[in-house]
Amino acid sequence: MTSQHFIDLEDKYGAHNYHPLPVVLDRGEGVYVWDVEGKRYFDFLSAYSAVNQGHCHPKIVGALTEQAQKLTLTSRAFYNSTLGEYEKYVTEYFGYDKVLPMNTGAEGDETALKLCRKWAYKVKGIPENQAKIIACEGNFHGRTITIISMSTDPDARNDFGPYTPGFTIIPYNDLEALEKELASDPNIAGFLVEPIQGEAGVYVPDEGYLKKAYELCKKYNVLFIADEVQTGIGRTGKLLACDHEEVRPDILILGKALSGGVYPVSAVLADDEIMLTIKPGEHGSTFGGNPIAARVGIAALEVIKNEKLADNAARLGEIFRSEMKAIQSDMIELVRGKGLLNAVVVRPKGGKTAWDVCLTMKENGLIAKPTHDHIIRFAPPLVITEDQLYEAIEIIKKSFKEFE
Ligand code: IF1
Repeated sequence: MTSQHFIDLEDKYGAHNYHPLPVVLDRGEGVYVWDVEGKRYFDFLSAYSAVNQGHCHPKIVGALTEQAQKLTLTSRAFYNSTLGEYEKYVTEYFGYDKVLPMNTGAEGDETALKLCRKWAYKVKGIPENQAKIIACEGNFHGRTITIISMSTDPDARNDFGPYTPGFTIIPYNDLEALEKELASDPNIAGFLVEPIQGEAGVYVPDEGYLKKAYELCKKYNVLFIADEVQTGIGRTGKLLACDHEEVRPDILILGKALSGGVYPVSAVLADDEIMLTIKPGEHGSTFGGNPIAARVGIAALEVIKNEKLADNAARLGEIFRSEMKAIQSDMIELVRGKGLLNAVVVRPKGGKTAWDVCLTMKENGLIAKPTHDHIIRFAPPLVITEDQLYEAIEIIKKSFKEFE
């Protein structure tokens, strides 16, 4: 079967809610994926930072298959012999009293919003149904109706109304706007923020922004909620992107790499004062915290620690950005990022765009995806070695040269 066969199948039978790069992947190992014709590529998307531990990491896949043959799902109507152990592991790993397990990033964000509102009514004392949550322009937190109610991206939002009320939008990376909003309304319960905005094009805020935003939240008794679904778990060169500024979020949302891309696993972490405001029957999920997710989650986090993947991301990220900045191409407008979460802003040339660059890189053996037409995200699995990185950089250089 050729690639075209599989592309045609998806086109005919699948909803048209994506526009993928025309490559059909069949197999993956570490930093590499292979298409159905057997051609090998460097994966520089890592499933949007879910595959930080590399494709099909044997330790994580081993945990999955072992548990799959023993017990897969009990629901939370009963206890099981894996969840508690996972909860202990993950709370100690990130330093929180409690965890609430979910499956997808969007569910994690929804859970955080619900927790924040509960806390607002039960602890802060905000009058019923008056709680407000601040989010940022250019945010991406998922695809549910409530989450897209906060979105400022017309594609994500338009024609999906009516929207969920209770959100205020301020510019990202703008402390003045944040303080103005916090001071203007006693009913503000939380501030939801991505430490680096992913979908916006790997937009890194000014140094000190997170720290000062956190302090402002403390000043006004507002919860600082960090969406680290994409930035967390080693990607930016620390365990969490908030660690770069020694900020400990009141509510922490994790997803993606929490399973190494092996299984949908997300989690919300908080201390008792917040987490225990939700009582039995008030929130949950059929699959959240299931035995496979629990085993996979522990294995995925062990790999991050044992293989020192955050350190590798920090070191190789520096090399990557300096090599990108050294490329002589008038198509490269800007290089930015942290650790191995990077973006190159592309200036169109002779009708050629970031999409064309990605097609050329694909031909040359490296896959990455453009965002917003003019930005290419470069985020390889964190298991990439220095030699592999230099090999990949040569492919990127060669590809840009083809447009000279
Ligand atoms: C798609 C973007 C990345 C996220 C943050 C929550 C979620 C995401 C910070 C929701 C998800 C995704 C989803 C994916 C594309 C991708 C993406 F370009 F859309 F913005 F990574 F940059 N918080 N990000 O980045 O997690 O419910 O999907 O598990 O195809 O929509 P989810």
